[in-house]
Amino acid sequence: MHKWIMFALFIAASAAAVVFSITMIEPKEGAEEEVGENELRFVLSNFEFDQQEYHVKLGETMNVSMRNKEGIHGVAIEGYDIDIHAGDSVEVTFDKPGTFELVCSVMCGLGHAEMVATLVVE
Ligand SMILES: [Cu+2]
Repeated sequence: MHKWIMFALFIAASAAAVVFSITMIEPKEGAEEEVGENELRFVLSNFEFDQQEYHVKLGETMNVSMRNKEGIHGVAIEGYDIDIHAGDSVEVTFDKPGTFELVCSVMCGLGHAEMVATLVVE
């Protein structure tokens, strides 16, 4: 009889431990990635950039990259002759001031043409 009680307690404790550990696991997906100080990262989904306007300082050298949060896209910076895709990381010195158009460079679907944002170099 005593053994059965111990067994039941053991099972209950194990179940509680499993439930506890599941709730403690942080969701990996959608977790914000750390972006370094000299990094300019565009995060794209269907069919938008994560920001409408990105700012960089004139003369600053940045590692420029992009991530696809949803769908497959690319980022072209008009006026800077840059076209990057997921996994690319290019070092760019923003030596031309102004407002530049960012466009999606991969034909990604119906909302493709609306995938625009601006980059302000100042
Ligand atoms: Cu596109």
